[in-house]
Amino acid sequence: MIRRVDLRGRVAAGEVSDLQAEVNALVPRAVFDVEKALDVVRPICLDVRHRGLEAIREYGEKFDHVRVEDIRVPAEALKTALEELDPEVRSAFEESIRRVREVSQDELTADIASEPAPGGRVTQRFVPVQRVGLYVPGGRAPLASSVLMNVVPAQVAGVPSLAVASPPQKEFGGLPHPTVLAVCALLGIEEVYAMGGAQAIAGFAYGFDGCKKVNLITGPGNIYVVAAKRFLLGEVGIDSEAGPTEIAVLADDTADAKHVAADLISQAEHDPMAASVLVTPSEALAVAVEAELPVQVAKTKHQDRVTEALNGQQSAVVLVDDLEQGTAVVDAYAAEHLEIQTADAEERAGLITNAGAIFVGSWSPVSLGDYCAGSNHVLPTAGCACHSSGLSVRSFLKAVHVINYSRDALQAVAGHVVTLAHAEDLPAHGAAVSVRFPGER
Ligand code: HSO
Ligand code: ZN
Repeated sequence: MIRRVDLRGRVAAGEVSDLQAEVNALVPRAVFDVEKALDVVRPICLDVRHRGLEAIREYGEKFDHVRVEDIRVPAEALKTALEELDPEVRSAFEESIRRVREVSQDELTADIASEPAPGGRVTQRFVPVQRVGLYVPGGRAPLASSVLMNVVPAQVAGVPSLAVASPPQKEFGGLPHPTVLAVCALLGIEEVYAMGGAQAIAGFAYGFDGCKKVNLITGPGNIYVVAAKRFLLGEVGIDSEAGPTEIAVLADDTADAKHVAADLISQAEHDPMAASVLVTPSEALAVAVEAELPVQVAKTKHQDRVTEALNGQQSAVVLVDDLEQGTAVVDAYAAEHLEIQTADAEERAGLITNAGAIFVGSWSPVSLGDYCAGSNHVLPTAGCACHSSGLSVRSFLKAVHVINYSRDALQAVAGHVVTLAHAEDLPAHGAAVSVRFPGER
């Protein structure tokens, strides 16, 4: 089922950009054509901009097959959802929230003060974004855990105004999924909207009757949600674009084939376009994992999409010469999730620069990070880990430089400012300094 790519003797470690191109050609991601989706999404966004709430209702009726009059979820529905949440599920969510909150709190940084010259002070202040819209997809499985992965870091960052949107579900009378509502209630979120897709993103970006425009939109979604975020960027801020989920595993012959196979299947469970990639110098492990996959797939609930994901061109067992080459390959691949299951996992993890999150050793599977590690599961996909980070407290903070120079400090550097202003033929810039020191050159 899963295809084999033999890189032994083929890829030289060291040439980073060449290697990225080569790895992307050999193990390409599934086609996720955001540009094409933009054609569908653009008119929807513009319609929401002009017609607001009524347009959101109509697109909900068209795409979610349910017309919702009260897009704003009533407080009563949130309360009921929490009351009806299975106590075991509730306590698991509570533990997950506690861990993400603790990690987020440790991430908060004090203002950073510098004095590059005597009396010349520059302080970097971290200020929360004032209003954030969080998107929670409906889709195949309602990912209620994504609610807390977005909300908790935003709350810890001190965002004063938070709204959540999630698609209306016909079977729940046009409300978002009850577990999504329950987690919102658990987190004290009162502003929840039953809206999904591009219309929800546009609703947040432009605002509509009953919902104020937001400054930033975060959270994963399908291709239309991603396209809408791309279209509306500038009108609002966004987190990174989330495509189909990915797992890469770098393993040697100390890894347990059963564990590796289970982990590859776990992320394939999300989406037929999910990518599951094993990179190993051990032919014995490759053979064992290839044998183990069909055994476990036969027992798993969502066999169809798992099989499609594992059979896809985006999934592969990649054989490499040695761990050094393997490390270069996974680093070039820049997976959303990278597991390292080698004898030297901890040191090897230190060599990686490109990954959304790194899961070290035998006891840190990706599923742990999806729910209960304390880390965030909203992570950059499609190789974006080369330039972007996963969601965290920092995603909800802006750094503002505060400049405060004394008279003497400005006077001491005035000559340089005037010189640079003239060098750029912007003499008025220089004059704004020299006017403060009449009689001096
Ligand atoms: N693995 C997904 C997140 C998730 N898994 C939510 C289960 N629920 C993307 O990182
Ligand atoms: Zn997952």
